[in-house]
Amino acid sequence: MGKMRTQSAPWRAAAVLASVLLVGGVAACGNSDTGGGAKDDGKITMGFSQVGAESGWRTANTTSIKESAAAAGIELKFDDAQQKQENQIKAIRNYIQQKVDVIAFSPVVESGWDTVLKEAKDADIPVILTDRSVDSADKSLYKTFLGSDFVKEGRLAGEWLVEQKKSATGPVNIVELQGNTGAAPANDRKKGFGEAIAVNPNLKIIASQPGDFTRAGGKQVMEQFLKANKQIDVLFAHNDDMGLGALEAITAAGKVPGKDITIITVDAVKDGMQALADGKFNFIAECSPLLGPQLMDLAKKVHAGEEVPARIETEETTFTTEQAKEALPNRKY
Ligand code: GYE
Repeated sequence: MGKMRTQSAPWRAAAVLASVLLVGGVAACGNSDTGGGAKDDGKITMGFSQVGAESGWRTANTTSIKESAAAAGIELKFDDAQQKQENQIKAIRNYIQQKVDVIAFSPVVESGWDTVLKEAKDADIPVILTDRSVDSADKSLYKTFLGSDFVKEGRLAGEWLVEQKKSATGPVNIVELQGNTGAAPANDRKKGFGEAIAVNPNLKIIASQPGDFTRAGGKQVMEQFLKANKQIDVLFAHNDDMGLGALEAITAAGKVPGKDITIITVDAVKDGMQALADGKFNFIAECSPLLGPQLMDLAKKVHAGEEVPARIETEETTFTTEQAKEALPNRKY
């Protein structure tokens, strides 16, 4: 500062002009770095590929994403892949062609994404994984993964069961309704649950099949389980919807859900929480679908070239019947 005061007026003017040019130059650089976006109207365009509309969780997740995009002033291009990986790949390729600023998606299965993710990277379009992850070895193919710890959800479900059945003297027969084959939440919830119940050899999974995260799938597979197995003590369903479908099969088979068969699920959407409050379900490990606000925040950051954490975990809890009764009046989804 001292030096500046000794400068003559023309020199000061030149210095000011130089700094204006410098700032202008930096700003121009910043503007051109829009992550592959063609338009430069300052508005962020996000291409989002959703898994489908298979469950109450998914519907709540879609609503959260659409509402948060509108609130954040982000232009959202949305595609429902109807639970098909090929549809997701097609949607992502479309977004690349349209030169969106950010691509976000919830991968229906874990494997098989490297090629299309590489295409997005080559086009300089940042990708954010939300809800479910991919098994790609090259972590530079996406910026971050925002979602739940599915292994933990399975483990919490299993630990609750271990506690409930700690004084069981004979075998406890468990059937498991898995999510869609190859999906991260199906693989991980199975793993976490299996590891947790392994401490008690009385706890045995006697049947385990995919019910695709849908009510119809849950009902149909539970009917088969009930036909094939005389004694079923516990049902672990990887989401509420399959558990709700299974209720119909259990009732039709003349059994009382929540009493004759202990039912544990994951998600804690409203209908699941109602079943838990009514004593038809016995325990739910929560999985929050409200990922929209954090996703939009991340999109703004990666678009601005800011560093973001490689993994952002959703905060969750668990519910018993008593806790469900308390939480239900304020449950938004
Ligand atoms: O648990 C299930 C949905 O990926 C976490 O997908 C999500 C799962 C959720 O269909 O209900």
